[in-house]
Order: sequence, then structure tokens, then C-alpha cells
Amino acid sequence: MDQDCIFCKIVSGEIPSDKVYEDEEILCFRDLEPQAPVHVLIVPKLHLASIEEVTESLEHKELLGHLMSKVRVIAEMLGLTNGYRLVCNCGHDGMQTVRHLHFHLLGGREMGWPPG
Ligand code: DGP
Repeated sequence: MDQDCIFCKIVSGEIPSDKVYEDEEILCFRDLEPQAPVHVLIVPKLHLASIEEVTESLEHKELLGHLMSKVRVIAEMLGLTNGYRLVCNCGHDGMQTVRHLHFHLLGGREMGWPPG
């Protein structure tokens, strides 16, 4: 846990969140500033500042594989039967604002492309 990390505090329960899904490895909760009718964040409980910190270690491969395998499950729980978008912002140019790896799952409307 990173003592200064908002998402670590959400994982530990120190900061409340609207939880959608939780297991031993990951947490999914609703985004505070939703950009679509459905907008949740899926985070590993392990503190990794961004996708740039993901290595080829077995631990990271299993963690990220597990997280990815739950996207479909969470989308189904949220009723996203018509598709959705999964976004991972990274670093300054990716406009990442919270330095704890997270995936935005957005749906409930048709998305635009290209993104801004
Ligand atoms: P990003 O720009 O990719 O780093 O997205 C960070 C997202 O996190 C942004 O959409 C707003 C959301 N967010 C920031 N602080 C909180 C919080 O305390 N609670 C919740 N639920 N979401 C937060």
C-alpha cells in the first residue's frame, strides 16, 4: 500500500467508494466523475503506479490476466450488453491523473473515436 495513494485508500476502505465488484486481487468501483451512463474503475489491489510498472514477472502476469478475465464478468453485471470501452490512461500524455493502475470501463452510450 502507498500511504499517499487515493486508490490504495479506497482499496483499504479508508476512503468510501461505490463498490461494484471485489475479490482478493482486484476492486471495481464507480468513478466519481462519470463520463458515460456507466463508468467504473477496475484496479488491482497491489499498488502499481501505472501500466509502465507492470513487468513480465509471474505475479504481474497472473494479476493482470485475472483482472482482464473479470472485465467481461463486470460488464455483464452492469448490463453492458451492447458493448463498452476499456481505457487505461498512462502518464502525462495519456492524461493519467491518479497514480495507481486502473482501467476505466465505460458504457451505456455509443463512444466516439478518435478519443481527444
Ligand atoms: P485517470 O485520469 O485515468 O487517472 O482517471 C482517474 C479517475 O479517477 C477519474 O475519472 C476520476 C476518478 N477519481 C479520482 N478520485 C476519485 C475518488 O476518490 N473516488 C472515485 N470513485 N473516483 C475517483
